[in-house]
Amino acid sequence: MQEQFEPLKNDLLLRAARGEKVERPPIWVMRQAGRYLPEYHEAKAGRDFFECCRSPEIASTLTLQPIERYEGLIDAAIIFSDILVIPQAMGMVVEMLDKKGPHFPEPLDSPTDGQYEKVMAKKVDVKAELEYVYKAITLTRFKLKGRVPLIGFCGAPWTLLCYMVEGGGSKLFVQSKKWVYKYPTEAQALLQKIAEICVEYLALQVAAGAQLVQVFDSWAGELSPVSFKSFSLPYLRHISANLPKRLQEMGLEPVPMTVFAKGAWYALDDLCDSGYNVVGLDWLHDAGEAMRIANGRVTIQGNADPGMLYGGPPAITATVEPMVEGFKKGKQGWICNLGHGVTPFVDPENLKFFFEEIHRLTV
Ligand code: 1CP
Repeated sequence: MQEQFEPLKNDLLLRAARGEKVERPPIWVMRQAGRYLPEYHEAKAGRDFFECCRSPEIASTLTLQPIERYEGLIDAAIIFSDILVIPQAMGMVVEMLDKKGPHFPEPLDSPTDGQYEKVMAKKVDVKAELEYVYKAITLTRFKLKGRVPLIGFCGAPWTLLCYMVEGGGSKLFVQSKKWVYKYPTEAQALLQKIAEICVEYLALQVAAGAQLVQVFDSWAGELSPVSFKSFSLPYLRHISANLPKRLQEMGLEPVPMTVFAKGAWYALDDLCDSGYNVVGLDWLHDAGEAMRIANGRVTIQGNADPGMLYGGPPAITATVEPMVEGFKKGKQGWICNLGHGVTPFVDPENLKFFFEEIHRLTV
């Protein structure tokens, strides 16, 4: 049963995502809750990253920080969590190392190394293993009091496979390529298993109060156009096709779905037909050209280079003016965002200026 939350006062994001006409484009940014905010470090108080994710009180506090700092300037909250909670739920150990990022002490090396078989054999109880995320979502909805909608998310199967086989972030993607080119059948079996978990996980996030969901395929750009069609797209489609069905079974209304496949500029046309309401773009796309390709099929989200935030006001203005012009050309709606997450080195005042510039240019 869904909790009773306060009615939404700002539903711009949801209307834009559903393809409705809106007064102005909604704005939020990926990684808006995070290390660039001094209040994030204060609230985290030296605690382990995943300990913060597992505490509904801390996760909801961190989720709300950008909403409070940028009150009236941003139109959505995104639950504070990480894409790597799925590999954890699948039985893998994932640590977050200070200044180094995620680390898996025992990554999947080959289909016969024992780890793979263990992961494939484990029946994952998605409700019990990730209960802390659902609790954080429900608590955050209460704390938001309807100010803005709350976004839930998960990692895409391909991106999660990369982390599970690399054991962390990567530059060369040696292991990921090995699974694609040496063990394709076993890789696809793992991708399918992850996709099924994603469906259940997102459905339970919606049951807990998530009002839109985004699937992050951060490493899509490591695939070729041909391998994208075998190792990413079918699993992204599995999620978009099955989430609405699962929600219906649970007696819940469908929610808008966003796909963000970073680096997969070659797949924009396919992504516009992949069953998602919104397609997120990284900064490699020209706004006007992307709108032409999308041609009214989906709402587009993106896509300023987060690096322009290092340049301060003049660079921000010079970036957003052509971006807004380009997105205005489209038939469909636009949700303003960066082309990837805010980095830890960004001055929060510069991000504020970015939001103000978008408001100035889109009234
Ligand atoms: O504000 C928000 O966006 C909500 C929180 C959020 C989200 C949506 C975090 C918090 N992580 C994510 C998703 C996520 N995590 C992605 C997909 C989006 C993207 O491409 O940026 C990815 C790839 C990860 C994996 C991850 N987690 C990395 C990247 C490492 C690499 O491979 O280069 C890192 C550094 C993390 C840790 C993390 N996640 C989130 C935060 C705030 C942090 C920093 C933790 C800290 O040290 O305090």
